[in-house]
This record gives sequence, structure tokens and C-alpha cells, in this order.
Amino acid sequence: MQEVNHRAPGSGAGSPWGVSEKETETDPGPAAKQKWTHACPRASPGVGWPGCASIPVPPGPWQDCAEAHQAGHSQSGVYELQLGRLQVSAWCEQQLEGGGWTVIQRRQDGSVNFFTTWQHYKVGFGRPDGEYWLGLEPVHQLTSRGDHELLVLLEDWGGRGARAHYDSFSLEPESDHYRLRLGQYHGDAGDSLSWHNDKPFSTVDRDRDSYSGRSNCALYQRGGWWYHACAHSNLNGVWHRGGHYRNRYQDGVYWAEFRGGAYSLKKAAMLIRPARP
Ligand SMILES: [Ca+2]
Repeated sequence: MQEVNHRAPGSGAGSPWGVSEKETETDPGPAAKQKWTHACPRASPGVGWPGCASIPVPPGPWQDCAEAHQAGHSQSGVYELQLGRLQVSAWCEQQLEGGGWTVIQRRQDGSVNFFTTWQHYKVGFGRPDGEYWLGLEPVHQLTSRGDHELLVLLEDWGGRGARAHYDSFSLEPESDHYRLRLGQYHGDAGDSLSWHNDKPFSTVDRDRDSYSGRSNCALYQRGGWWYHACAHSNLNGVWHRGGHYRNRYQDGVYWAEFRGGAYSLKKAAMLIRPARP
């Protein structure tokens, strides 16, 4: 994978990133949060929880962020979503390109460990106002309701942004390992996800990648992804500070067509919303 030279900056419209870049904090580990909702506790007097208590939570739960947007909630923030029997907290991006986006993944400060197990990737981990993974099952539930589009937002350490847009996106059920179904690419980031189309999701403890034998891409690349043999993108990899990194394996947060596999991006986010007819 070769280094791709500077691309045009993203439009900069909207702010899909979390509340603020916190100092790196100790993550209690997904094991402490093994449940369907993401811990962003309701404001309780005297209890400080940076970033959460200050965000008003609009009434809900909502089917998705698009429904909340249609109901007039044009403020980005943490919303409660009801997905079948699941209730989850998600960040809704209500300003960017008409709003209605549900953020399903976000990296921005290295505060959350993404090198974790199938169960955690299934149910989700992190905090919706910071770094997080919404969860394979919630995303499957969302995308099985109807056509969705996917927007990938990237930013390097020089503040340069790039986008990858896919006009359809869905995940198959767990029985099919949350296999990725992806539509047509548009954007200025370069297409580093289509190579992963139709691949099942793999984690360190669930090797479904195309790399034969015991070779486990999730182990080498220290993340969870729709690994092939192995990756053109690895947005759930290790958040290396500063961009360029040297490691035995390409384990950074990368999008090869944008800055190459040996460059770990500062920010990455994946957003979905129902496709518009
Ligand atoms: Ca393998």
C-alpha cells in the first residue's frame, strides 16, 4: 500500500467529533460496560461526568437519528435509540449535510482501547460523546430496516480532512458474522473499504478473515474489522499519536488510500443514515 499524497480538505461543515478532546484517560475496559447501553449516565446533582451532564438529551427513544431530526431535533448530541428490543445511546450528527446521521464509530483521542473481543464488538463499547463503537448488533438492526448510506470522515494530524461515501451499507446478522454489504464509493479520501466488501467481521477471538491458517489479521492489526488478507483500512486499530508510526505490523488507525497504511489518523468516524429516495 503506497502513500497517497495530499488530498483536498474536507468541507469542514458540521462537527461530527465528540464533545472535546479530553486528556488521555484510563479506560476501564469494555468488560466494565458489557451491556447494551453506553454508559453516559443521566445528569445527577453533584456528580461530575465531563461531557455528558451538559448535553441535554431530547426525549426518546428514537428509531434512529434521522427520526429525531425529522421531529425537529437539530442539535447534535447523545440520543437514546430503540432498536427492536435493544436500547442504546448514540451520537446523532444533526448538522452535517442535512443531519440525521447516526455515528456508529468514532476515534479522536486514543482514550478507548479498540483491541478487544467479539462480544464487545457485538454489543458496543466506549462513550457516545467520545471514542466509541456502537456495536455490530445495533448496526445490523438499524441497517436491516431499509437502505442506508455510509459516510466515513477522516482527519490527519495536519488537520486535513477527507471523506468516503458509500451509497449503500448494511451488516448481515450475527449468524453470518455481520458480513459487510457496501454500495458505490464517492469521495475524496479514496476507496479503502470496497476491498472489504462481502467479508465477515473478525476479532482477535473470532478469526473469519481471508488469511489462511492460523494467521489472524485482527491480532496483527490489533482491532476488529471486516478483515480480508488483511486490510486497506483499519479504523479500529491502535491510535498512534502523531501520524507516522513504525511497527512490525500495520496496526494503526489507517485508511490506505488517504495517507497510507503506515500513517495513523488523528480522527475517524463512521456515520449512517437511511438512504433518501
Ligand atoms: Ca485467518
